[in-house]
Amino acid sequence: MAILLSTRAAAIAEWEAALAALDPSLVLHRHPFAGDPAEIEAVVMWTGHDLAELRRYPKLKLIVSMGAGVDHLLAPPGPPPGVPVARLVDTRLTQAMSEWVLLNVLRFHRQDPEYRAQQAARLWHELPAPDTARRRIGILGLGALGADAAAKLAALGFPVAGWSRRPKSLPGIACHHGPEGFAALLRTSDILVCLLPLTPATRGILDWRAFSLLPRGAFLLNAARGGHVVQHDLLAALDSGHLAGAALDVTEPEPLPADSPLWTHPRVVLTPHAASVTIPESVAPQVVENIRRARAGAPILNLVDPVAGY
Ligand code: NDP
Ligand code: OXD
Repeated sequence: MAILLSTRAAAIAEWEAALAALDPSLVLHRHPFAGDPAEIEAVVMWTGHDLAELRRYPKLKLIVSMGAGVDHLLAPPGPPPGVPVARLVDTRLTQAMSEWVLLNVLRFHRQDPEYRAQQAARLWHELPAPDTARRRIGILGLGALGADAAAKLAALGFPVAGWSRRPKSLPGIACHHGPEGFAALLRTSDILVCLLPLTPATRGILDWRAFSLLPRGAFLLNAARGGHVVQHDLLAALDSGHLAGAALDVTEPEPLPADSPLWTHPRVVLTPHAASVTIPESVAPQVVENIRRARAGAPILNLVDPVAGY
């Protein structure tokens, strides 16, 4: 029985080495696979793989996302019915995301865009001192990534609130949930951080209605998925000054087209979906363990709920 790996050519050798180092008995194949489809028992994959192709494998027992997000795996036609999907939850993935969030919260909180503009103009001018205790941070999504970023921001002294689908209690974080908690969170967010999964319920959630609920002069950080943001509405909110800035790690589509106004927008900071990159060596233990569990018919770790969409 064999495992099929499907990702960018530049990353595949690292995945092979990480999995083989943990379990040399694993038979690993690269996509596209020309052998007997009945050999494949698990597919470990990232974006760009035709999901209909997964139906070729009659003995498929497990699909593993090479990232924390699974929107690429649940989009129509979705995974073959009855095959469990696992995602990644990993300390290095979480640490890197929190670093990206802290970097960009502090960038806006400490007026870095203004100071860079002043430097370009050779202007030596002190701006009013920012007050951490009064800069309210709102985090959409209090899962593996959102909860860690929330705790780290709270430890720095920011008042932090968050929003999840189900009720939640996290020390030192004002927790909101459900559709009714959304507006309450936005109204009190000077910096809004999106760390939601992309699902039918969250696609386009950051539109003009959401932006208009934010206090004037608020900032947006999005490291979740480009599909959360209605780009036209974001540009309008930035151009009107209602939003003072945005840090975007994700866009729709990716890569961001060369003619997108986001590239040169003076209030936008871009990174190329690099906030938190999966390190195969770090996640290999959970992938190998899940392959073992799938073979044994045991419960899968970090199992995705296909109905909730994450
Ligand atoms: P989790 O599944 O651990 O957390 C998701 C959170 O979102 C949960 O708190 C969940 O609520 C909440 N949520 C989901 N749907 C809704 C909804 N309809 N209304 C309110 N809250 C909702 O995911 P992770 O924290 O691990 O990852 C989040 C996303 O970050 C990924 O899906 C991926 O898209 C993105 N990502 C981006 C990376 C990058 O480099 N840019 C890297 C890694 C991930 P509840 O707690 O009630 O379930
Ligand atoms: C992920 C990502 O979902 O890299 O892990 O976006």
